Amino acid sequence: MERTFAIIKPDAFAAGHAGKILARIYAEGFKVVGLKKLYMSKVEAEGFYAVHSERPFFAELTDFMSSGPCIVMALEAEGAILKWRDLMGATNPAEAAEGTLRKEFGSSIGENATHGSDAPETAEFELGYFFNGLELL
Ligand code: DGI
Repeated sequence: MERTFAIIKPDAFAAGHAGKILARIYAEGFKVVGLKKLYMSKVEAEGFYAVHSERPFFAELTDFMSSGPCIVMALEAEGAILKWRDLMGATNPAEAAEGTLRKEFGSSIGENATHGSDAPETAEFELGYFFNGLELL
């Protein structure tokens, strides 16, 4: 079993889509081993996305991620990292396949409803950034 880190981003949470996204997560066979609602500070968002700090959209991205509450999750499944990336769809909702979460709930490349780790090392860092071991059951 593999674990990945996922976020229901502030746009999707504010629009009331968290319940529908969670229903899809369970329907697709993920086990939710950790879940909490939090309101990221700008500094916490900058630390989380440090790998993107040189990108031109970094300020916009971290402003958005600290603009309202979100839900952070640890998801477990066989091949969880790729499975969750497949369910999310392409970064840009306009390019995401039908039936993916970003197609259904995202509105722009910046406000794209969900986040998911892109590799095992990233998942390890991201899970550890928001959860301690006792919270993952
Ligand atoms: O792993 P992803 O989330 O699919 O995509 P990524 O790692 O390339 O980028 C991380 C996040 O940064 C992405 O979910 C949304 C944001 N982002 C990426 N490209 C752009 C962007 N935001 C803006 N405003 N403009 C971009 O071109």
